[in-house]
Amino acid sequence: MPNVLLLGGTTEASALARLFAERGVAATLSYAGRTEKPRAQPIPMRIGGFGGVNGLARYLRDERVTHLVDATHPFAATMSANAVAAARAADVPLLALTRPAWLPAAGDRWTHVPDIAGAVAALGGRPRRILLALGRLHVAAFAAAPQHHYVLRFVDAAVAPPALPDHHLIVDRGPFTVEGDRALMVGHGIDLVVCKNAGGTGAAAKLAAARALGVPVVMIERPALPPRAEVTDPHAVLAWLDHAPSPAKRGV
Ligand code: 3Y8
Ligand code: NAP
Repeated sequence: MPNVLLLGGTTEASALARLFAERGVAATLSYAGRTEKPRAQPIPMRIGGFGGVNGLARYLRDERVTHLVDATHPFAATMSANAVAAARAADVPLLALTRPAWLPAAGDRWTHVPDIAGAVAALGGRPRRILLALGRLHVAAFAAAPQHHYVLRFVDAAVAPPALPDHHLIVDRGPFTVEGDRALMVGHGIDLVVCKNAGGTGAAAKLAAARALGVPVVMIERPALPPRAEVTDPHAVLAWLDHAPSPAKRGV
């Protein structure tokens, strides 16, 4: 019988957790503990880091995990790299559940940048009104461009005011809607959106709203990840569980 560790924090991870619950698959969903009240799940949860690669490998062995599914966000590069290394060390099969990167459609005005620093550099000198849809973890970098008005969106209220002299903070969690994001952009007179190429549906609303309003987007491309088996459909994970050789099956 599989005993799955599911590294979560995305819409797809939550969809897979629901599938596991429906099919009676023994699985635990893991959160980093980034947010105050993470979404409740229909399967057992664990919250907090593992303590690097060794900590995760130890967890896999101690909890007798038979399959590791990495359904973390494409920008959770450290977690994903640790998962590849720990799965190898503990001889546990690993599968990533990810989502294709967004591609620009007709009418999109995207500027692709490689990382956060590239996004700051792409803002230009003229003061703008920017929807900074990056969450809380990367706001500090934009203090290098204080001339802009920033509309920030965090999952939780900020513990300290963001280090941006001219900002408006919205506390809200996705998934978001096109109507909601369009109203937000019109209401705040947004003339530029900065976001990560998260892919998926939960964060895509702002792109459709920007397209409809003719607002340009600075798109931060994904960090490189080590090679690993990947699927984009939660149902493909169920098929994999039936076929991937777990340690127990290998008679170890
Ligand atoms: C803690 C779990 C689900 C998962 C929902 C998805 C969609 C809604 C949209 C904007 C973009 C952003 C941010 C975002 C979205 C989903 C998904 C997604 C983007 C929760 C969650 C956790 C986190 C962590 C949080 C980060 C932040 C990123 C906000 C739960 C709600 C910007 C990424 O305040 C902070 O410290 C927030 C940190 C990492 C990125 C960052 O660098 O700041 N997500 N988001 C997970 C954990 O503890 O392990 O609390 O319920 C999950 C979701 N957020 O089950 O429905 O699938 O992507 N999350 C981005 O995509 O650019 C918001 O504002 O338009
Ligand atoms: P990260 O930088 O790749 O990971 C940093 C450390 O956080 C990891 O080394 C690990 O600590 C811990 N960690 C990360 N994800 C974890 C998980 N699911 N369960 C247990 N520990 C975890 O990760 P991040 O970018 O901060 O993302 C953290 C969480 O937010 C992830 O669950 C991710 O899916 C979710 N999320 C992130 C984004 C984003 O934009 N980055 C967007 C939406 C959701 P140890 O080394 O101690 O094990």
